[in-house]
Amino acid sequence: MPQPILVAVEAGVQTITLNRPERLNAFNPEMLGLLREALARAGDDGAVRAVLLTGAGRGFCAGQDLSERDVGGDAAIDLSVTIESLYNPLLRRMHALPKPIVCAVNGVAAGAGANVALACDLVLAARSASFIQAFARIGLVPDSGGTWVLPRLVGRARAAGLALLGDKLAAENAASWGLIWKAVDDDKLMDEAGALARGLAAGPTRAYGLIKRALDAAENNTLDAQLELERDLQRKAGLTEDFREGVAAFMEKRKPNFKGR
Ligand code: T3D
Repeated sequence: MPQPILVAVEAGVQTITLNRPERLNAFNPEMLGLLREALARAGDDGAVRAVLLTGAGRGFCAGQDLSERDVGGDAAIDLSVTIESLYNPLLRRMHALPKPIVCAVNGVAAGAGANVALACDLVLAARSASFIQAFARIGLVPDSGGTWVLPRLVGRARAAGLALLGDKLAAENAASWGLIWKAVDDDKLMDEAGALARGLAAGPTRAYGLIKRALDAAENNTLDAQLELERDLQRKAGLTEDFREGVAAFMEKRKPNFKGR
C-alpha cells in the first residue's frame, strides 16, 4: 500500500508530500493523522527548521475524500465529529508550529485542501494551480479555518464571493488578491519553494516562531495589546544566540550563520 503522505528531511527542511494522487490527494482519516504527526515531529526535532508541504501528481489536495461519506442511507451524518477530531487539531497544530511552513501548491486545492494550504506561512502556487472553496457546491460551510482566514486575507466581499459561489480562483488571481505569496511557472515551483524553505531553514528559527505568534495574535489584539506583546516577544528574540550572530554579521559585513538558537 502506498503511504498517504511521504516525509523526508534534508538541509533542515521537512518535506511533506500528500500522496493519494489518484484521488487528487483527498484527505482520509489516516492521512490527516499522519500529517498531524509529521508536523508534531517537525516541531520537536531540532534538526528541522522549516516545513515544505506539497502534493503528488496533478493536484495539491481535493479536500475531504467524499467517497468516505455514506450519503445513501437515512442515518444522520454528524460531520462535527471529523472536524473536531481530525481537521481542527491539524489546523491548530499548523498555526502553533514555531517554525515556518512553506506550501507549494502544485495543482488544484479544493475544500479543506485549499484551507490547509492557506494555513501555511508562505504559499507559492504553480500558475496552473487553482483554489476552490468547494464546500457550498456540496451543501457545506468552509471549514479548516476558511471562514477565519478568507476575510482576513482578501476582505469580506471577496471572501463571500469565494465561499458562496465556490468558483475556481486561478493562482495568478490568488496572488494579486493577496490570498497567497506568489504564483510561479509550473516548472519552477518546486525549485523556488525548495529554495525558499532551505533559506528559512538557515534563518533565525526562534525569531520566525515569535513572528508567527505576533501575526496570529494581531488578528484579535488592540494596538496597545500588540505593542505589549511585541515588547515581550522582542525580549525573547533579543536573548537568542541568533540575534547576537545577526548583529555581529552585520557589523562584520558578512552573511550571518544562524543556528536556530
Ligand atoms: O466530511 C467531512 O468530514 C467534513 C469536512 C469537509 C472538508 C471538505 O474538504 S468538503 C469539500 C470536499 N471536496 C470537494 O468537494 C471537491 C471535490 N472535487 C472536485 O470538485 C474536483 O475533483 C476538483 C475541482 C477538485 C478537480 O476537478 P478535476 O476535473 O480536475 O478532477 P476530477 O476528475 O474531478 O477528479 C479526479 C479524480 O479524483 C476523480 O476520480 P476518478 O473519477 O478518476 O476515479 C475524482 O472522483 C477524484 N476526487 C476528486 N476530489 C475528490 C475525489 N475523490 C474523493 N473525494 C474528493 N474530494
